[in-house]
Amino acid sequence: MEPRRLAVVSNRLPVVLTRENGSWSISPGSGGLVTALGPVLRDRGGLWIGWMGNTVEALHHSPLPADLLNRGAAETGYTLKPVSLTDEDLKKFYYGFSNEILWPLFHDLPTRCNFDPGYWKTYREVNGKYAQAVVEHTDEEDYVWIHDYQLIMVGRALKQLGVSRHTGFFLHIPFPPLDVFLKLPWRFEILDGLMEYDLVGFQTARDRRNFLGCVKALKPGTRITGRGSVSRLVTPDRELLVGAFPISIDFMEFSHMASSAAVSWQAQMIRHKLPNRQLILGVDRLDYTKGIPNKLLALRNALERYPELRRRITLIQVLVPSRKTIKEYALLKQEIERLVGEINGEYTEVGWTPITYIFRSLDRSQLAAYYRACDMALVTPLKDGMNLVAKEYCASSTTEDGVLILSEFAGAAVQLHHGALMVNPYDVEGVANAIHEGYRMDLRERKIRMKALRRSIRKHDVFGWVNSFLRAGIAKDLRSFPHLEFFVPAPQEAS
Ligand code: GDG
Repeated sequence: MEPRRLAVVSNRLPVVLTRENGSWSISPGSGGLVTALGPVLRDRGGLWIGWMGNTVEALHHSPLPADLLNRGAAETGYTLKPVSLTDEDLKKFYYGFSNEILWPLFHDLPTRCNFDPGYWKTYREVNGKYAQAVVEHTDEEDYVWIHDYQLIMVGRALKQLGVSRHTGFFLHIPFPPLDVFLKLPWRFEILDGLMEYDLVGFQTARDRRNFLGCVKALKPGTRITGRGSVSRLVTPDRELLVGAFPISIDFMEFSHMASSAAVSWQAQMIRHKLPNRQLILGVDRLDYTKGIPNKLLALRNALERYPELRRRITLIQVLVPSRKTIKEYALLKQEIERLVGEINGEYTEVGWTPITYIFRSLDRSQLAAYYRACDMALVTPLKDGMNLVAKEYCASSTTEDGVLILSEFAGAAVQLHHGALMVNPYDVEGVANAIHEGYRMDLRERKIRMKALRRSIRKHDVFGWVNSFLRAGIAKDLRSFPHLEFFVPAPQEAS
């Protein structure tokens, strides 16, 4: 197959539409998927299908100007095709099935699940809406790459519409082991849905193994062959490939940004304002999988058990607002802020506060400045598909002397465990010890470790990730979708 265009389908389009003083504006979105796929699609004339972040009801009162998405497309070099969702869709498909069921279950946290039977119907219907958009905007020559847990049933919906497309699916979050997956009331449907794609990609070999374990147990007629990182599954009515493709970042982009004059200056300013100490950075979306309370307890433990750290370290914790309307997330925010308050209350002295807490999204150059300014990064998720923050921190450590403290339960641990200080995020004393060890680590060891980390991330960057997926899916790589010198976006229908 010689694919004509790459069509990416994800829950959200990679842009944020905001309305201020009566007029709409468009800006780049943030988050793992956007960071990874933005540079890959840029100027290749493909398309991105997704929800634009505002429901039908919201847009009814203030409609979008017809050319707004075209303006975004002209900047990014790919076409944006919106999917319309209602308030009810959003409630049951996104907040409900995706984030109260699949998200906690796939992160091994079944007790956080709300298996409300009402969510499933809407999840399938909304996946049908995305499938409909795929039918409208692509043809059989395109390669359709569907992303993440919100859209597992799109392949099945395409089949029900009688439409044939070359499809790949990539799961950005972990895939759970059999005993956890079995708890899902729709386990057969979800497994069947995944097996509808031509290629299914996971972040790590462990996720792939977990998936194959579920297939063996729940679909006993399936033959599994192949040894390397990609297996072939043969069922009585179809064949598919299943592989592990660890996602990464645009290493050179982060490295260049971090060494630019503007970011170097901002980093110096941060250091100047927090002098005579080592800075430790935490950057997390507000989410219970990111292990933020555990991290704060570990910091408290370190300050308690290692008094020499007092006045000598500051944790800069950036917390990015997320899933604002879910009650659990609001409670988590309260818990984090209570802990920050308690720890600062206990240990602050004149001229020194142990935690600098930032609750907002930063722009990319500010984020790079924090990466560059901090002597250590503390990345301690309880479970994470990959964790790009860990990789971005290393790519931005252009002086090669940063220390990465990393959770064993991040997908990134497979690749980074040689250079990072590895921790079990549930082990408060263990994380505290790692903070102390990082603080005392001499420059020589810091450099050896960080050089190895940077080498590995440079070698396995986001372009390598896409190429390995495309090679497995269609025996092609990004060169089949060459850079365009001029990109003219397709006309946008008003929606
Ligand atoms: C999911 C999986 C997997 C963060 N703060 C700001 C900001 N960010 C960007 C970071 C990074 C991204 O958001 C976060 O990516 P993570 O990988 O850490 O986490 P998730 O958002 O949960 O992503 C995860 C990922 O998908 C990719 O497959 O690694 O396991 O859960 O890129 O830079 N960006 C900006 N301002 C911020 O304040 N601009």
